[in-house]
Parts: sequence; structure tokens; C-alpha cells
Amino acid sequence: MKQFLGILLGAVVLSAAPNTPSVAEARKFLNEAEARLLELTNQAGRAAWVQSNFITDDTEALSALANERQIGAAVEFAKAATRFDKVALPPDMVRKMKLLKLSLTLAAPSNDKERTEVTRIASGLEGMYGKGKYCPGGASDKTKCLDLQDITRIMANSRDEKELKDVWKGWRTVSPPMKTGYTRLVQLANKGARELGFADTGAMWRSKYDMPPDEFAKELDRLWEQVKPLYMSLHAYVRNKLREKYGDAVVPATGPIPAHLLGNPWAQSWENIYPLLAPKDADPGFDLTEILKARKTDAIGMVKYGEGFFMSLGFAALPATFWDRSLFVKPRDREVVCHASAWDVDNVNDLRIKMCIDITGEDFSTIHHELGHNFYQRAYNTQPFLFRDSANDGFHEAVGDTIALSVTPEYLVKLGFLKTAPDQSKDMGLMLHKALEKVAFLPFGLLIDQWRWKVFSGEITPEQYNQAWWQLRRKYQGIAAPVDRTEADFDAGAKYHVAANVPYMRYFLADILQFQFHRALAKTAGCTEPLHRCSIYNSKEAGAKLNAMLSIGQSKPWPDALEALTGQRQMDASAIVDYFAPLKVWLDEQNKGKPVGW
Ligand code: X8Z
Ligand code: ZN
Repeated sequence: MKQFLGILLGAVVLSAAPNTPSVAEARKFLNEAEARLLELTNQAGRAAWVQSNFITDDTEALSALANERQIGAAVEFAKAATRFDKVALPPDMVRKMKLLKLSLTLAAPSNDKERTEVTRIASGLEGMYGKGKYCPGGASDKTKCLDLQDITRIMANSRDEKELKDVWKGWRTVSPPMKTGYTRLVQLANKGARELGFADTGAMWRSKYDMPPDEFAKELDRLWEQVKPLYMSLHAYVRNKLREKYGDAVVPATGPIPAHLLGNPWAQSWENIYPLLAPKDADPGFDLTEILKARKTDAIGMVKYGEGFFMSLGFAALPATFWDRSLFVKPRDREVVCHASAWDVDNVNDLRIKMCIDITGEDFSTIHHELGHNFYQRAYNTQPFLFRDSANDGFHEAVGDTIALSVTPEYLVKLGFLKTAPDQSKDMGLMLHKALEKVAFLPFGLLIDQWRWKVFSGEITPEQYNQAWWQLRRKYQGIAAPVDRTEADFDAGAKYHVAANVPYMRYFLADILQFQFHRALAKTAGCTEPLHRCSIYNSKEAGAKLNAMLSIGQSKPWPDALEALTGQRQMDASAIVDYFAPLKVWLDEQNKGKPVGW
């Protein structure tokens, strides 16, 4: 059979030989594709901006239409690119052809009706999430309805177990109506992915990392094994402290932690419960939220601090249009998608963020995160269109977080937020606070797409969506739902990125990469302190090094970009492990004689 195939293929190739396209034709094709995709991407970006800033049936329809056109063209170009598969092209053109086939997150089917359907579903799901509210008094009493910002505040600050359980459950009333649409989205997106030659949408997502998709999955296992012991120690310590606070009946000695007690609607990062867990006599003896509030910092003031950090590294100020066009505060009179995001609407310099800023330390970090996207976007804006993206998606998510790691006590002194930096001998608190943000997040970052990949492949069927979701939550995070769940619930849909179909593994990678970046940049900046005390603020050398990596965009495989900054070609969790090494020792001492694991 093999030989037969060989002969057949040979015959096809031979007869096709005279028509083999030339390099010049390939170049012309790429130029046209880039110009057209830039135009359609910008149109879709504008429509999406308006939709997210003003959710109505009409803006949803307009955004869906623009997406349909953009996706339709991208699919056509990806298919047409296969015409050049056998042509010997220069490396940059080979890479562009490859990226054309990989650029989509949602590959709609070529059938017009189905393409319209899937883009409408996608816009609708994001809109449902954005408009989502929990109305404790029932639908009749709208004045009592809580939006996600209200729920986030309650989960961050309340220590009333009943109230926490109520809002935890309440937020999950927004997602069951999404399940039918989501199930259909999975079917249609898979059909589109198959037309492009991928087994399913998950396989398409895993193909974007300059290595075979199976090898990428193995890389993730390797990285997770590197950080797992650290997570286990943190989990055991937190469970024990929560038992002391809420009692044995609520928090089991050896089982998973109930998901409503960790200070966040999804239990994805736990820094808001730091006060319950703080070591005695430890720093931070300061609370960034309180400092910001006491200084009467407003939303724009918070963003200015973020911009100031990037400028201290040598980056140019944000354009005036950034300040005119961004959304910083939740409007009172219309529905918006509050989930924070960063945009470059013309793919050159129309940078914006959209965020319903709260004056908190958590949002101070998120602002740096978002600006990291904007400064990255601007750094690669002179690349050809197909190279205007990050080295891999984890890089995009890591840049702003890397900067936020430099928000050290010494930096806060420079801003005038603190009179003096606390003594290093009391740093366990500082490190624990950071671990509640970064180490707690690792298994969450990993599991969302473990779930979605199986959903796309069909290994998890719609009848098993919720049960499989909680199995993974238990397996990786060691947490459990505080109330019984059934398949009438759709808890995955209560997370933005599932409703909005945004891949999530990027955040797991970013959690690892940002420490690798921070370690390299701190060295460049000449810092000899422990890593958690290093700030690259004001270091033009570190800024130049960072910019060298950012400006590569996606023009090279990601190991080249990583090497430009760190000298390493592999993602390496030793940086995060080293950063928290003293904390690990301390946690293990606290956990002595107590159960670890679940
Ligand atoms: O979605 C985000 C950013 C926008 S790209 C705010 N993050 C993830 C999340 O909120 O779930 C940042 C950390 C993880
Ligand atoms: Zn981001």
C-alpha cells in the first residue's frame, strides 16, 4: 500500500511539476495575504472593541460579522498556502506560511451558514459572560443584583463562610445558559480545525509552540513536576490555617480545600486571604491596597505608575490616544466586558486597555500585566503583519507580570508609598504573599486547557462537562466545590476564558517564564540581592535587553527569543523554584507532623 501511494504521489508530483509556483508568486501571495488580513483584523478589532464596551444585540451582531469575515479570509489563505508546500522558500517566508495556518484560535468551517453560526455563538457567549449577574432576591429584585466586580470584592474581603458560599454559587448561575451554545461551538470549531488539517481545535492550539504538539504536552508535564512540591507545601499550609479559621466541619484535615474560601471567585490566586495566613511578625507589614486608598490614587493614577515603570526602562510614553480611548472605570449606564484586556486596534500604535479598575494591590499588578501587552505590541509593530505577535502566547502574558515582580518594597519607597523598606529578616511574609499569587495559580493555569483539550477531542462529552471539570480541579489544585454540583451546572463557563474561547495554557507558561525573565533581567540590572528583593526599575540595560526580545515579535521560533533575553533555549521552572526556596523550607517546617496532599 505504501509503495502504491508512493507511486501515486510521484505521478501527481511529476504531472504537477511544470505548474509548481515560483518564489516570486509565493512572495506576492504572502504580501497580499498580509495586507488583507491586516485590514480585516483591524475591522474586527474595532467591532470587538465597541462590542466589549457596549454589549447589545446589535454590537454583538456587528462584531460577529467582522469576525466572520476575518476568520473566513484567514481560513482561505491558510488553505491556499498549501499550494506552496513544495516550493523551496527562504526561512522567513516558510515561517509566514506556517503562521498563516496557525494564526486562528477559532477556525470556522468554510460553509457560510456554519461560519455565521459559530461566530454568532462566540460573540453571544462573551456577551452573556460580560452581562452576567447574580440576583440573590430572585429575578424580581434587580436592585440587589451583584455583578462580577461586586462578587470579586466580596470573595476577596468577606470571611463569612455562608456569604462566601452564597456568592460562589451565585456567580455560577450565569453559566448554565451557556452550555448549549458552548457545545455547538465545540462542534463547529472542530469542523473548522479539521478542514485545516488538525485533528480538533485542541490539537490546533497545541501546534503553536514551534515543536510537535505531543512534545509540547510533555514539556508541560515536565514543568509541572518541577513546581509541584512547592504547590503541595503551600496547599498544606493554607488548608491548615483555614481549618483554624473555619473549623473542621468546613475544612477537612486531609481532603481538598473548599473552593469558596480562597479569596477569589475561581480560587485561582489566593493573595486576598493573606491576612488569615500571615506569619507572626512578618512583613509585608504594609498593605498596598490601603496605601493606594490612603493616597487617594485614582484609576488613571494607577495606570500612570505602570507607564512610569516602563518609561524608567527606556520605553517611550504611551500615545495620547491611549488615554483618550481606553476604558479604566466601569461605566454605570451600559453593559461592558469588565475582564481586563489590552488592545492594539490598528496593529501599529492604537494601544488601549479596557479594565474596570478597583483601587487595590491586585489591580495594581493587573495594570502592569495589561501594559506589558501594550509595550510588547508596540515593540514588534515594525515587523511584517504575520510576525506581529509574541514569541509564543506565554511570552505575551509574562511581560507585564515580569515588571510587576519588580514592585518590591525598595521600589515602593522610591514611589513614596513607604518611608523605609522593611528589614529582609522578616521577608517570609512578603514571599508568602507572592506565593499566594503565583504558586497557587500554577495548577489552575494548567488545568483549564487540560479540560478544554479533552472537550475538543471528545474525550469529555457534554454529559460529563461538569464532573470532568471538578475531577481536574481536585486532581491539580486539591480543591472541591462547596456545594453539590450536577451536569445542570456548567462551572467552566463561569470563567471568562472558557466563555470567550481564549486559550489558557499561556498563563501557566507565563507564570514560569516571568520568573525566568525576572532572574535574567535582575542580573543585567546588576542586582545581587535575593531575587524577591530585586527591582529593575530605572535600569536602561535591563530595558534594552527586554526590548531586544520584544521587538523580535513572532519572527523567530520562541527559543531564539528566550535566548536573546535569558541565554536559555528551554522554559525552566528553576527560576520560580529558586525564588521561593526559602519559603519552601519555612512551609515545610510549619507543615511538620501535618498531612500534605489530598
Ligand atoms: O486574563 C488575564 C488577564 C488578561 S490577559 C487579566 N489573566 C488570567 C485570568 O485573569 O484568569 C491574568 C492572569 C490569569
Ligand atoms: Zn494578559
